[in-house]
Amino acid sequence: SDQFTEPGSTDATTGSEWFPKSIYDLDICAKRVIMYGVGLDADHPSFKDEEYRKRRMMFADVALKYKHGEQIPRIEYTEEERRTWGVIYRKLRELHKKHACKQFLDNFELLERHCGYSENNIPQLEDICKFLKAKTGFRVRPVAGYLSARDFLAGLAFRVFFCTQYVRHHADPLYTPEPDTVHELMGHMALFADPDFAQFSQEIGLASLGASEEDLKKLATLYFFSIEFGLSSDNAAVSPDKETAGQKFKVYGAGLLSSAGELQHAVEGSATILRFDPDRVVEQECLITTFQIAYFYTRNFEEAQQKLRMFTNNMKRPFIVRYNPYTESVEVLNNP
Ligand code: HBI
Ligand code: FE
Repeated sequence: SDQFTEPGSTDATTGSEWFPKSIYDLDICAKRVIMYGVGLDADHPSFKDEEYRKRRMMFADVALKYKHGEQIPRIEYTEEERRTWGVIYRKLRELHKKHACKQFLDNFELLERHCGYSENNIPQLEDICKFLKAKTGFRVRPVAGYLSARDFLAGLAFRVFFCTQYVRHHADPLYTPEPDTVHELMGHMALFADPDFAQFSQEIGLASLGASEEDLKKLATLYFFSIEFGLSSDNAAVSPDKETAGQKFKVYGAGLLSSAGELQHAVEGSATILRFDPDRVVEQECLITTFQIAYFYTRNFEEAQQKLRMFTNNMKRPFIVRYNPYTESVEVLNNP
């Protein structure tokens, strides 16, 4: 059956390139890591320190051996890694309390209570995975590094987040040129416990399956300016905090909530902040090693969802995909 076509072949039903149809197919996506992801800073110490590279090989090994359904191996983090985590944790938690949206803060507290989050401990993916599964059905699975936007977004279609497990190089705790576990755990995890946010994320993923190159790039950009750099205007100006009362925006994007520098730039400075209108957002360039030129806001996740839907409804695919939560697979139907 074409449910089981292999990557590299053209799918009989869809006429497009292979894409995952079952949550088990994500084992294939997870293996296609792009080392030194495009646009990253190859002069960074993390690419040159021999010992660090060796440690990274160990993490890559864990991620590449992992198969859907297995327990995620627990990592014994080094003293140095825990020090890096602690520095960022203290700094970011203060800023979160001022600038993060309520859903993020409430769920972050649950992570502290149930998943071993603290400034002295790097949480384990297996514990977070169990927690998210119970909250929204989201899961995490380890990944060795940067994936193509297509492979990365495909995970979201199955409520799976590809999650790095290694820690950035200690030379510069507050900066990393590539995603690391500090970014994932401090920035992303809390909101995957929110039902509206989880639904929004999955819908970007579903729209990406078998999408044209052009549409895929647009979806990656929408992901970037919402899930990574999004702001919300709900509850913002009514903040009880003296210092932030009157500020117009709360933050939900993980790229901001995991970066002290850019978070302050975005909401305490005079950054350009525009309404999240997908037709406008897709025109914006995604910057990797510098601050963004503009940020985008919606009132809340429901509004982001509505706008995303209106946009993806106009994308053309010769087939329809429908997620079946019982089988954790997508059904592909010809679109007559
Ligand atoms: N891969 N592992 C990993 N983590 C990311 O955050 C990530 C990625 N690949 C692509 C990507 N992000 C961006 O292109 C998003 O805009 C989709
Ligand atoms: Fe991210």
